[in-house]
Amino acid sequence: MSQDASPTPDKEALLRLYRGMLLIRGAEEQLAKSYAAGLIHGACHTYVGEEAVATGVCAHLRADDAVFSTHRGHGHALAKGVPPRELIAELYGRATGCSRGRGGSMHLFAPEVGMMGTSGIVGPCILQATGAGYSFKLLKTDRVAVAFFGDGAVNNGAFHEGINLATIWKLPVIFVCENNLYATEVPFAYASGNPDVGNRGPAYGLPGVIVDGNDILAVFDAAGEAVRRARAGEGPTLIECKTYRTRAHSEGMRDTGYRTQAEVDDWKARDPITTYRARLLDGGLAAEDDLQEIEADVQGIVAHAAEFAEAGPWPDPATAALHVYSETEGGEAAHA
Ligand SMILES: Cc1ncc(C[n+]2csc(CCOP(=O)(O)OP(=O)(O)O)c2C)c(N)n1
Ligand SMILES: [Mg+2]
Repeated sequence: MSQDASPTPDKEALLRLYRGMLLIRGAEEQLAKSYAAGLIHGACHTYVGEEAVATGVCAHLRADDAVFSTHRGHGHALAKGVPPRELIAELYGRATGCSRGRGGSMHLFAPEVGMMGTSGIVGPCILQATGAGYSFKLLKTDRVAVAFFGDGAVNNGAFHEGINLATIWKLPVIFVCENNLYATEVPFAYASGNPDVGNRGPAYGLPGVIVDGNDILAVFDAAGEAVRRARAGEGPTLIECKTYRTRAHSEGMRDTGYRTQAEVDDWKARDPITTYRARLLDGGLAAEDDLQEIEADVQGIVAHAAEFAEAGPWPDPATAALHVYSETEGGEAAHA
């Protein structure tokens, strides 16, 4: 999805945000079921509970802007425009997946829409986005790069190096920290001497913003200003989104012993989708019919995407060496 930055979204834009979050939720719930049914090969970290972040940020991006993501990247991929059926097919290992079935959840690539990759390595996406921002600046474009990363990445050296470099060179980068309070089972309160990430910004010399990451409009506003700044050559912004994952760290993992059910329930009550839905209705910003139409549509898209994925062919073993190096027109690896 893509739209112009606007501090006061009109009804159409408000509904697009609702639709964007619902699509991620629907796809993730489908993937959780598929994982339990043994259809997914490799790990599957869902984004349930955090949908407002990817949706609110990517709403400001164009296809030629670049997103660098994490192990929890399905939402980023969908929000950046990867078709749901290509996401699900990728996790199913099919040739019809966005990475031709070779990558799975943590290697989602779709450069044609600016999805420059999810990665299982915690931290480097910060440096990759900085590098992309550097190239966008050298090429004298107004393109922007976004790094999504968790609280688990912010005490990694990549955070310090990337943010400092982007700041001194005024690079068009938006650093989005999804602080969901845990890195696997390690509480951020234990791992960091400072409970906030956004307030590190001024120490590095760039704006640092802290927003309620479950409030799509708060994320949308903060990201809109960050993207505007970046496109105008004013440099990077650090945005910390306080949020929470309501499913286990990864599908199939235990989800007890490190957090309480009361805490999970508390955050479920602050679900980004249900709270936004109520806000749209209570504020007279949308009608029940508008929302139900979107809900039915998204449900259909996800169901078809899952069917498409399951019906897809496995990659042909004869092509195993392809897509490793850049390829010539004849399909041969240029550096084989
Ligand atoms: C460099 C590196 N160190 C450790 C790991 C193991 N690991 C996988 S996920 C994860 C937690 C990441 O937490 P966070 O960045 O907060 O993201 P979240 O899972 O909460 O979305 C860790 C430590 C890794 N993948 N890469
Ligand atoms: Mg985390």
